[in-house]
Amino acid sequence: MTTAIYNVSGMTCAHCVNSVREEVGQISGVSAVDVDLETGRVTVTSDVPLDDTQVREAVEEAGYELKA
Ligand SMILES: [Cu+2]
Repeated sequence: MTTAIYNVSGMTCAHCVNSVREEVGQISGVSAVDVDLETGRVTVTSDVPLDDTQVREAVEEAGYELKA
């Protein structure tokens, strides 16, 4: 099990948090997604090593952006 932290910009409310959580949660292997709205910090727990590209695409699918 691995945990990775990403920074997402553009989230402004609980709805945004849910969108990101939902999209990132659909990545195969991901078992938990914790989103902190105030800092934009997204903590992803996965059974397999995370593919950053997949996370980036999921975040963009939700309508937000991954900060480098
Ligand atoms: Cu929102």
